[in-house]
Amino acid sequence: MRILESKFVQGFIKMADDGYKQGWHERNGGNLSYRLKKEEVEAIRSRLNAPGEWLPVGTSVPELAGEFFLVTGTGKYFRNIIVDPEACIAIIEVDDAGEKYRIRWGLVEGGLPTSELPTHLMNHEVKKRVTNGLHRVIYHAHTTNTIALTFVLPLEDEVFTRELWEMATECPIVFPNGIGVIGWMVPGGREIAVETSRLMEKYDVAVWAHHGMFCSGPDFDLTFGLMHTVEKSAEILIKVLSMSPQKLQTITAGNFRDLAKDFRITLPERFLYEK
Ligand code: 2HA
Ligand code: ZN
Repeated sequence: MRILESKFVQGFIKMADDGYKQGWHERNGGNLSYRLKKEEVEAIRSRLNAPGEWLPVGTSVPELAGEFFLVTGTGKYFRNIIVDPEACIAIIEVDDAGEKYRIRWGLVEGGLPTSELPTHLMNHEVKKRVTNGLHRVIYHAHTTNTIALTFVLPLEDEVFTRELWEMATECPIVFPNGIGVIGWMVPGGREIAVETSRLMEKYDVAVWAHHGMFCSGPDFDLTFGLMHTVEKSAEILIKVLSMSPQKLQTITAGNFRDLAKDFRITLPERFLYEK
């Protein structure tokens, strides 16, 4: 099968375009990565390019040794992915030590994988371990409303989780484990990758203050849906705060406990603090 026609490549392209249409990917903003299944690698192996040179990942991901990833390219625009995917995205292979990678397909006009490759791969490494291999997608976007909130809410996991849960009844069902937040850091390197992957031990959502959001999930629909739900909730919160600094009524801690019981989910009590 031609690589471009594979289901996982088509799903990746659609998700990138969905994100662009949401307005989350100005210029070259955002990045996306997908960890290929063994059978997907075998189905395309004969069509991969001859291995090129090994390049440093910029961090160490030993639990991803030998894995293949589909990733967006650094400097590439999400709005162009649907038009010319082979120029904008790449399949990379990680070496046996988890220290280096090489490009095996794509980026036909040259270029390198996303500048956030250390964060993507460190997140994948954590999620592969804590979900027993279930999670395969890591998505970073410049989600307008969530970014705006990082200027007015305390940068605390408990506050972001509780405030966003309150804005839509589905939220605690979609992200029952909550949301992690980190203060402003220089993007693109190992340090922010370490901090983000630490949050990914507990959460599927990590907010980078004044920058954007990372989401993790098992497939394209669930990961996009998670980002979309969090961002929509942030939009509602901004509308509410724009009308009035105080809510007249809301979903209470007691309501959340009732919801948890009926929907058979566990909502950690640390998010249900008294206000
Ligand atoms: O430009 O979003 O965080 C890509 C990015 C870097
Ligand atoms: Zn970014």
